[in-house]
Amino acid sequence: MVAYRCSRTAPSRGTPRNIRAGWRLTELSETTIIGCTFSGNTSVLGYPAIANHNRPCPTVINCIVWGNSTGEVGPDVTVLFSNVQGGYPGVGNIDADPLFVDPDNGDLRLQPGSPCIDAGNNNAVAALAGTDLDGNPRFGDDPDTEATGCGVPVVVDMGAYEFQGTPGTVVFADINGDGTVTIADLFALNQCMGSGDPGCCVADLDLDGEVGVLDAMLLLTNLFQSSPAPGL
Ligand SMILES: [Ca+2]
Ligand SMILES: [Ca+2]
Ligand SMILES: [Ca+2]
Repeated sequence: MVAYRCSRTAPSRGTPRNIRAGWRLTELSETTIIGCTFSGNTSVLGYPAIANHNRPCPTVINCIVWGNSTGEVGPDVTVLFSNVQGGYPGVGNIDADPLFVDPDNGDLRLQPGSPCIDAGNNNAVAALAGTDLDGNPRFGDDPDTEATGCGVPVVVDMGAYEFQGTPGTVVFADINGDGTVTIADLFALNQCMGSGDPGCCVADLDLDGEVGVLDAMLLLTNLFQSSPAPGL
């Protein structure tokens, strides 16, 4: 299962009725949670917002998990390019106030200056394309924010809402950012094989933490693509 651009927040934060855990992974064999925001959740059983109950390898990427009263992310979850309160191990993760617009009233959009802006990983969403939870373009560049995530030429934000700056287009596997997937991208990917250069994250298409043959195969299946996937 892939959960994309979702927002999980309790409807009445801080009240005794607010008992729902954010997401308890119990029944699905493999789960990927992409571009979601979890905030204001509580569990009477004490589960964190994202709890893994014996699932093989749930992955959380480009997400914000912040301000949940019974914890944020439990053990045995792979977390990448996400903002988790209290921190969580994983490439691209941060622990910094996401600067939600009005979390007490359920507005989990990002204020200017949020550390989540331009801090996600494009490869997690480029093949999904589409829009953010507001129906706005998923890829926007905030000219006032130095991109700290992974991607060219615009970098996706963490969370369900994209801070709307200058809209851009991202084509999956277009590693050099010229708008089309060509042999030049395959050459760039090949140069990244075995490299520890952080800039090579754009070539890790399958998000397994390294640039290898599987990434090259993914690129080849997208050869000559020049437009993003249609919106979801
Ligand atoms: Ca962005
Ligand atoms: Ca290209
Ligand atoms: Ca890879």
